[in-house]
Amino acid sequence: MRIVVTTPLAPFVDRLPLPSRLPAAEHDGRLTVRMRAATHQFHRDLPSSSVWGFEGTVPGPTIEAERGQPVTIEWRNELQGPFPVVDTMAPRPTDANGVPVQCLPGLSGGEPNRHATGLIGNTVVHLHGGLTPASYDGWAENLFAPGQPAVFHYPMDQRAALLWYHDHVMGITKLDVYAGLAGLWIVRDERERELGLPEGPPFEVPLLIQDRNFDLDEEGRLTGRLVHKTDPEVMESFPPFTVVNGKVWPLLEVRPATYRFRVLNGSNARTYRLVLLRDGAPELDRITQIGTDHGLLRAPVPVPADGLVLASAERADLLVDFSDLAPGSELTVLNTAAAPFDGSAFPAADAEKAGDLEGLLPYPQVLRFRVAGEAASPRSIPRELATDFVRPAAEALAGARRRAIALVEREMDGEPNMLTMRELAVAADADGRPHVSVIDGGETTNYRVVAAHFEDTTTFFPMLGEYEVWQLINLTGDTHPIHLHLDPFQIVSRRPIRYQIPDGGIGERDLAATVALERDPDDELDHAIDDNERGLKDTIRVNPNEIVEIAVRFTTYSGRYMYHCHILEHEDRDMMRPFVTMAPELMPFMA
Ligand SMILES: [Cu+2]
Repeated sequence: MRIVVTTPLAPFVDRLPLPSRLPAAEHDGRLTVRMRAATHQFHRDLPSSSVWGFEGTVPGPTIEAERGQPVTIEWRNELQGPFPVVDTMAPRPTDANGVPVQCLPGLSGGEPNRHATGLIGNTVVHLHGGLTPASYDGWAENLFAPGQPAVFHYPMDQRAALLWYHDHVMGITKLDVYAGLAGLWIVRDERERELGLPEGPPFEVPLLIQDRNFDLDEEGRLTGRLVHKTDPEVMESFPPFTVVNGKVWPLLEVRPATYRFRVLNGSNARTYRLVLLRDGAPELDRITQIGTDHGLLRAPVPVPADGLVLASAERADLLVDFSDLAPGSELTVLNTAAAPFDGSAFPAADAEKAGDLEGLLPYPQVLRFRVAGEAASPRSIPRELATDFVRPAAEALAGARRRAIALVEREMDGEPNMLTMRELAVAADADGRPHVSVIDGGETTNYRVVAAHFEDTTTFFPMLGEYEVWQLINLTGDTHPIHLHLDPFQIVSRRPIRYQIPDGGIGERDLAATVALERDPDDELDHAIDDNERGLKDTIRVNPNEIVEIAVRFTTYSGRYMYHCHILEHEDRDMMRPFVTMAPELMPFMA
């Protein structure tokens, strides 16, 4: 039986809002940004929502910085309760009609989480993608209560890229970001100007994509109250309404010209696979991707044939050509990724049929473009983009320190599952304790878990200036976007694995598993590296049945940083670990 839910909101009636711009250079590099409780209207037909936002807006202002020109920000916490979001876990995963409750507005019988109601606005700001000294990186436990000042210094000694700033408080990042505490941050540099890329309005347009849900009143009408809802089977929140720059399913009028879209997935958990359609048919060849998380790729690439995949916190810098289109032409962006995302393919040609209640995707709509106005002079796309990075040479990686991390989901009785990053160390001998055996051809390596929870002892001490290879081994059924703070990295390999975990193999801290570097016969994923992933990344998708190797070199700042899954419900449920970057001359003193 195919159940259809009709949309309670009209799509493509609100104009796409453009976040206000805050160029640091116009303020001598010194900015004050206030965090405030405010109201925001997510759709023409919705009442106002209470939010917490930077400068009281959703999204916050887009901060623009120039490479090499430091920015100092006083993050002024003026937040006050009550906390604007109702957090709830519905008692059942589906309603009386069999519709998954996450596809529906309202609390679906859930009780408001009283601990969330009691939040008073402790916060800490992280600049995602920032090459930032540890003191200003936004350590999740170093909080600022309302009224306590925080002055953070951002050197901006990094390449041009789309970054974003957001709250990062231990345990409640999912709620604070959902409440509205996020904004974009663009770093610009001379290389981009040499290439003549669009900068600023009207042809450069930021797109911050999120998903939100709202409460219902007694008559079943939508109120504006934000609802963060999970259910007994899905511990992440996958709200039904897609919001771009703070509006549900907005419309952007474009001229017949080439536009540059700076796209960020700022959702808590949802992965998008974006397809551009005209008259129901995909027109992905209008899109050229020129940049990723940390800025320009080496050369422009088409987006993947199924569409542009962006997991939480991933970014894409896109040129989209509307120049041949007559006024009145309409193009629609749809999302074809079911949730929770597991890497499964979905053909772009079927995008109009992507709606899928079981896949927690009741409305695939994202955004519509309507062509209007005068043509602009055509823009050619440079064939060479970045020249400042190469793939790390095999010799550089041959002697590199290797670190292995298993991504593990632990089933819990009567509470949401626990997700952890199990840091592994080579075990001299398998002395009968639970261990992880990794079989690569004829070679077997045994590992033991040396850290599992955020508060466990730090085991990663990378040395500044030296390449490291981190292996991310996914032993769960979902794709996890893994984010490292500080320097960017490059993907080295993505390979299929086949694994077995014996009954009871996932303990509180121990882990028993056998992992073979070979394809499982039932595995349908291609485990390919997309062309758009061959740039400088700070967030990488690790799909089920997969091991991903990344090469990272920390360059500039010593100190305590974090790496974590960027599904915020995972990060808040322990899928986060510290690492400490070390200055080499201190190593002799670290015996
Ligand atoms: Cu995760």
